Amino acid sequence: MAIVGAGPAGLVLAHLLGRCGVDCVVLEARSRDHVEHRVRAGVLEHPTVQLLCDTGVGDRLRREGLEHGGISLRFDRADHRLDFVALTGRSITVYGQQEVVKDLIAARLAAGGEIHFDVGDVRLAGLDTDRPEVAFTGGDGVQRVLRADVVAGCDGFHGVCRPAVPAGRSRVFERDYPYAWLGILAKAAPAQPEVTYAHGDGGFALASMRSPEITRLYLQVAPDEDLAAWPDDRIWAELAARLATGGGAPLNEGPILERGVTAMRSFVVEPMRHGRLFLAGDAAHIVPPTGAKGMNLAVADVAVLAEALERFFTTGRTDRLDGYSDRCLRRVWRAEHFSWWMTSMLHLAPGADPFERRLQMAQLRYVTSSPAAATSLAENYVGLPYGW
Ligand code: RFL
Ligand code: PHB
Repeated sequence: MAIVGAGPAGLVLAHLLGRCGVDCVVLEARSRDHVEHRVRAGVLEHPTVQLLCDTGVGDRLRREGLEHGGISLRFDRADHRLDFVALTGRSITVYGQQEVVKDLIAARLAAGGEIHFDVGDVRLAGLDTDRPEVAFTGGDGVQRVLRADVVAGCDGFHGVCRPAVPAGRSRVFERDYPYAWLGILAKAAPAQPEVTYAHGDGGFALASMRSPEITRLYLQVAPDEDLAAWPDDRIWAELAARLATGGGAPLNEGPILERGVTAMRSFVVEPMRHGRLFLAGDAAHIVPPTGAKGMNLAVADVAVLAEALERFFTTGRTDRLDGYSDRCLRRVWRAEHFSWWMTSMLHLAPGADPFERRLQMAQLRYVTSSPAAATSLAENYVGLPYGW
């Protein structure tokens, strides 16, 4: 089994396959240090936490992860809490993606697994055959060829696996949004106890955290926003304005440790398979980050793929592999809808007219006051079961 990419998708797949004795090699373009320190997602849905804990990589997650029983939607200068535990019996856990990645790499290497970091020039061949090949240049500069039974394309949105599918054999569905997120990580205690999504006339803002000492904050900005135009003072002033409530300080300020601008897009390729190549995670689909679904979808894909591969390698049966794409896409499209819906409800589209604004406010009031609507948001946010 050749796995291209050591993000959440590739590492969870290697971990699950390693546990059932399938021989796999992971190829990663970046260094171990780089992948272990790339600041990205922070919210783990319930099925992700369960999978990591049930398969022996949840010790630190259980100790250091922050279990949250809900989120807040902040509008009309007040918080409107959605109580996920009351609505669904489930919670979410705030734990950085790079911490999940660190835990998985450590577990894989301790189990004797093979991960090649710093590889270059990865090329796939023979995907239509029973013995596909993955050529690469190792970190030592030596060119090698892996002959595998199956290749997993877990190399993210900008990887080489999806483009290896011949033209005309797949179909892409996509949507761009007229805004991006400017995200910061700051050494400051979170000012609110739970993840808070704020909607207002100044635009969207999000207050999250990584620990009791570290805050993660985001601002809606223009898609082509220049980070240089955002000195620290401007970032804090804009966050304070968008997160303001009727009472209490909306923010604790502190040194900014990390900053970046993230584009927003929805993207799905169908099918998530070509011959012996199986795409998973961001290589196959992207959601805007508003629903906190990207990493969770990556884990869900490979949970389905690992089960199908185990069956294939132990019995030779291909029925589950043949059903992989359809099974994943059903849940992927649900998350695509949820992420698009949360994004549209919470952001301020440039040029939005008063009609659209009133629709957004009607929807925000509805999901925070109707138990039926709140439950729908909550069950999507905490994560639908893998068999959904
Ligand atoms: P990744 O993590 O991009 O990993 C792909 C790996 O493949 C490597 N690679 C290659 N390796 C070998 N050869 C090549 N040619 C290669 N090309 C690339 C890359 O170096 C990388 O290590 O994809 P994966 O595993 O599918 O995981 C997806 C998630 O990373 C992504 O969906 C999330 O980060 C999205 N996301 C969020 N997801 C959540 O579930 N909850 C959240 O709260 C959340 N917040 C976010 C987010 C993403 C964000 N950004 C920065 C895009 C917040 C933000 C701001
Ligand atoms: C985060 O903590 O980074 C985070 C939280 C919620 C989101 C996206 C990102 O929707």
